[in-house]
Amino acid sequence: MKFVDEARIKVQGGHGGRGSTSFRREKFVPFGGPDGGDGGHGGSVRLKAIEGMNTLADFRVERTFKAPSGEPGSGNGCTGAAGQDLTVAVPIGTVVRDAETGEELGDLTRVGELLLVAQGGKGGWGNTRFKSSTNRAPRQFGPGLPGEKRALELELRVIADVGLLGLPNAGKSTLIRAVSAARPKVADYPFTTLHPSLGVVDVGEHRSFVMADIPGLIEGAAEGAGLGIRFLRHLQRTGLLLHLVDIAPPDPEADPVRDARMIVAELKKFSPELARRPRWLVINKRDLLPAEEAEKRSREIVRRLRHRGPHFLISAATGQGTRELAQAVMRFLEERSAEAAAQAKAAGRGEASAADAPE
Ligand SMILES: Nc1nc2c(ncn2[C@@H]2O[C@H](COP(=O)(O)OP(=O)(O)OP(=O)(O)O)[C@@H](O)[C@H]2O)c(=O)[nH]1
Ligand SMILES: [Mg+2]
Repeated sequence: MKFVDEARIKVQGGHGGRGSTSFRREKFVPFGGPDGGDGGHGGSVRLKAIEGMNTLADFRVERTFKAPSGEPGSGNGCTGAAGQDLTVAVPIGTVVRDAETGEELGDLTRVGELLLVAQGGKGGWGNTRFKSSTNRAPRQFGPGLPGEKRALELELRVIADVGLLGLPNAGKSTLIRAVSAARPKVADYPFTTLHPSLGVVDVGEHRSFVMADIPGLIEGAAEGAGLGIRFLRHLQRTGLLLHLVDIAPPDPEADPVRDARMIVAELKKFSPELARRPRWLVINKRDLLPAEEAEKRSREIVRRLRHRGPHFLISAATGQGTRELAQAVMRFLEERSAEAAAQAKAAGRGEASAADAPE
């Protein structure tokens, strides 16, 4: 199935029910007063993030989700039944925008999170409500208000701690298979991976992180070459990028350093902010060369790229070096979250002391 990570839908809250115009009709009560009840509220439309949905394919065809209307009010002061709310399931990581204004309405990142996207209309007043000292037999009623109507843009951005980046065939999917239970397809032709997949990397003692495998990038991707760069959006929620470089590409003309620079250039075109995130160099397929030769080439690649962050020399196929890589990633993420927690605490203290300070 084609991977869908953008979709448009329409949502509409239910119409409020009409208020009732009714008068008491009872034996021995000649002029019964008004007793028309209010209309019920229309149902609202809500989006709900659920597990196990990992594309927006259900919304490939633009559809309208409409909540039911409220029932009209009736005599004897009876309020009409409210329309039921309509809940539409979306994948975790769905960003929701108003298609007309572009305003972000919400970002559903947690299981079960709900977002109200179209409020149901209020029910109209029954004639009882219009009773006054001058009008004791009102015939007016409220018509019930229409439900809110909106066009929405949905965008899926998967939620992962670490993202993989690299040319097609660099070995991204092989790496995620080596360190997690995820089983994306691996093959010796470019663009094997057509959509992102996630793997949970367990590093023992209840410590784990989520890695995102995405399609490969090629030169001109920003202009649409290969699979383009749209799927780089799935790296936007990650705190660390692993840039995979094939140490011994089969094409004798290929230069891993030139290719690595090209990847970073494409990344910048997509998002300069993303290009500034921590990015580690992971030189893969070391098993293709004798150990010494691999180490020498790896040093040269790091030097020529003037790469200052951490780098690793691994073989995703044999697993050599992958455990160390996973451990280092885990430590990095833990340190970062400890720092973030400390900063949040310090900020909290700052606010508290400012509030406590005498005027
Ligand atoms: N010898 C060797 N081959 C590897 C290694 N890692 C990956 N390969 C091979 O390289 C080819 C491409 O691997 P993939 O994991 O599919 O590469 P990818 O980066 O996911 O490629 P795309 O999904 O097309 O972007 C496959 O034939 C793998 O078996 C490695 O460490 N050593
Ligand atoms: Mg792949």
